[in-house]
Amino acid sequence: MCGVVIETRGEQILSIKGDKDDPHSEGHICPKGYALQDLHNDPDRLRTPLEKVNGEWLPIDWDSALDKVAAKLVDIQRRHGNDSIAGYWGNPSSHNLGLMMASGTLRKAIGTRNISSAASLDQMPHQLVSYLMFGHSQLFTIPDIDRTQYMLMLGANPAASNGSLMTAGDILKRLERISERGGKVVLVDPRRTESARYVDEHLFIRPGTDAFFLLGLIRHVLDQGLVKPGRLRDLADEWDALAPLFDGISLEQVSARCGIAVPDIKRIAEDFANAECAVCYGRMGVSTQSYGALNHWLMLVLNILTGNLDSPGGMMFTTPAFNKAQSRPMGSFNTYQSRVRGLPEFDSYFPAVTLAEEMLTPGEGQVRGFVCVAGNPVLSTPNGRQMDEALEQLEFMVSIDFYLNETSRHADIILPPTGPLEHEQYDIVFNMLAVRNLARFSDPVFEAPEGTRCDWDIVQGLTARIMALKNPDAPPPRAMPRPEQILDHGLQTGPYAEGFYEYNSGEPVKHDEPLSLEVLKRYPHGLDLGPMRESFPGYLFTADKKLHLTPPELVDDLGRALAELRGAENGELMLIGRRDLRTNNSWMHNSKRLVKGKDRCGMLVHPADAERLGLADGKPARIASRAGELLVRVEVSDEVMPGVVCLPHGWGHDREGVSLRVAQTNPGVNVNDITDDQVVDPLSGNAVLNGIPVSVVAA
Ligand SMILES: Nc1nc2c(c(=O)[nH]1)N[C@H]1C(S)=C(S)[C@@H](COP(=O)(O)OP(=O)(O)OC[C@H]3O[C@@H](n4cnc5c(=O)[nH]c(N)nc54)[C@H](O)[C@@H]3O)O[C@H]1N2
Ligand SMILES: Nc1nc2c(c(=O)[nH]1)N[C@H]1C(S)=C(S)[C@@H](COP(=O)(O)OP(=O)(O)OC[C@H]3O[C@@H](n4cnc5c(=O)[nH]c(N)nc54)[C@H](O)[C@@H]3O)O[C@H]1N2
Ligand SMILES: [Mo]
Repeated sequence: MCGVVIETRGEQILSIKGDKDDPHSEGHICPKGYALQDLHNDPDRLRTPLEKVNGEWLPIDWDSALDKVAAKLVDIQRRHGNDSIAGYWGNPSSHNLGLMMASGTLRKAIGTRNISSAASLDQMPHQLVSYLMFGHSQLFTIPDIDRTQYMLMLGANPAASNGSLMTAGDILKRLERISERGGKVVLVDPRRTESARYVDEHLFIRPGTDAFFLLGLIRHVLDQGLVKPGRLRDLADEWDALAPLFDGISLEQVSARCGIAVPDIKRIAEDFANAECAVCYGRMGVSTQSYGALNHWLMLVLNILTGNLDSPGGMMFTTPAFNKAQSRPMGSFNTYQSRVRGLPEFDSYFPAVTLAEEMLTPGEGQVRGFVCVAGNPVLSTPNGRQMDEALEQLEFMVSIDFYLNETSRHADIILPPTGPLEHEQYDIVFNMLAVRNLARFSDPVFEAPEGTRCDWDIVQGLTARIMALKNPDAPPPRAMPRPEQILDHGLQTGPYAEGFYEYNSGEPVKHDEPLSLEVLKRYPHGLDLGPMRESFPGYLFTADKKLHLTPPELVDDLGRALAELRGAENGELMLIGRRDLRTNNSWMHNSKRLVKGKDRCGMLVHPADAERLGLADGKPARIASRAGELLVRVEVSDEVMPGVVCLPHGWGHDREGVSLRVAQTNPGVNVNDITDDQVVDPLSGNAVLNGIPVSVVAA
């Protein structure tokens, strides 16, 4: 989403720079932007399909590869039913226009219930809350950081992540501007992260206890009579039912749980409620824990009670130029359950933690074939060793991926798409998640080399073949429009169809013509369509068009938290994760530029714990959970709080059969070999990747 200028000569990249003329990112770029050239030039990046024949990878032509994949999938489904094929859509699917637009039809053609995506390792609890409260699973609340005067940030590290569900060019400058205009930013995280340098105050919190902290804040806001919902009062239902839910919560109990002192809880609650405008925002750290969904509801309750939802400087919604999703109600929850563990469906997806067990558990409906699209579940889902085992014993697997990595090595056929500089791009998802309304179209930098195919063509080719096999008598389907045509149609029928205001130079300039792809292309540096706007009641998609304050599922789950609040303490060591500016989940470690320098896989441990456990800086230790154990290098640091250890994810490239020459020289360890597929947010089924009980001994 940051504008980049790529200078080329022929097939060569001469330089990559931040685009100073991009009205949003204003020249900002992160190391991954520069590393696009390594990705483009990487000799390990696959360009032709591969087939595993007697354990050996051989090139195969596109048509034979696609024919074989379709035939295999359909054959398995004929013998074992539709659900015997599983699919997984990884994170880059949301970053890729062609994949975004082609995926739905492939899913429909396969017709299985066993579909998962990276969302349930990430923000699914956020979406579930949107579904339960606004009646729409694709409505994301985005903090209006350019106008807020008080930001309470839980479990997010924008200095590493660049801002998540808060897409912004140069997020750190925007954070600093809050203090510059007299506002305040408070960060709550079990680690004093890189982001702590950019905020006014950092507080440690015990992993997995944010729900209690939020309950404390809400309790104090209610006690002090600081409730001022403003126009939300008329938009929401059940006001009278809300406050009593928080009866009988003592701040002392809350504080004992979360480790934040009572006076701090009171002060933050008062400052938040009294600020001219304020926003409580939480990300991975609060989403991927056992109270993931509850946290997102409680954060919204705090925002709502203080009048900070759908209001400038609070939590808001975007009005994306391509806005297919947000024009009608959307979503479903728990209308059916997974076969083995009975976890709920959300939006017709099962949580990713169901994948391995559905493959490994025999019986009617067992998964025997797998389609993996732009994902690396061996490194990204909990219990990676089990995932290895599950994939290895399948009857058939295909990966749509340009690397032979920890996951695709299990495939029978790999279908590699063109790289990011070889196809067009429009960020459908990330424009929806941005802190302003933005649109930008990028032409491919390079023409796709002869004999290569983009994701769109691969997925379309596969879909057409599956449909033809399943319905041999049906007339051949009409040719699908290209991604550009779908995009153009979406823009012309979207919220700017009657014209738009352009903010590229800061001040709004009115344009009466409808926004179309042709118009957008006149803004190669991107088009700023202005700040987020008030969107209620338009964005209330519930049957009664009300904001649902007390969804029964969340009220039930509150009971779970209240029971724990009053229960006994446990003194276990808790594992949390971290990201690094020079990583991108599991797959950019084959760039020397990004992985050079010191090893980034050390396990952070507090000096007091190190002493207690006999751990020495730089020395090896064994960390174990129910799922497995790892040998790690100890890094003693008071950056983490006592009782907490911290490891990054996305590493562990030493598995056999991987073809990533740079990554293999510095493989790191896969933290997901010790995260636990059996520990989930019981309400949503989302993975728990933070706050995992572990034991550590010197090795
Ligand atoms: N312990 C722990 N685990 C985590 C997390 C954590 O914080 N801690 N974070 C979680 C989160 S938030 C996420 S989003 C997931 C990500 O999990 P995944 O989506 O499963 O994994 P990625 O590492 O993003 O892998 C992306 C794969 O797509 C390929 N790829 C890249 N670009 C393209 C493309 O344009 N087309 C195609 N076809 N393939 C492409 C890459 O080669 C790579 O194999 O990991 C999750 N796992
Ligand atoms: N450089 C880089 N950027 C990325 C990615 C990457 O891999 N590398 N991945 C991208 C993706 S897919 C995503 S989803 C985003 C994620 O973006 P963020 O959520 O902003 O990034 P994380 O680093 O996962 O931050 C989570 C924070 O939660 C803290 N935490 C852990 N447990 C708890 C807890 O119980 N309570 C609280 N309050 N905090 C806790 C962790 O210490 C960590 O600092 O980043 C995106 N950007
Ligand atoms: Mo993510």
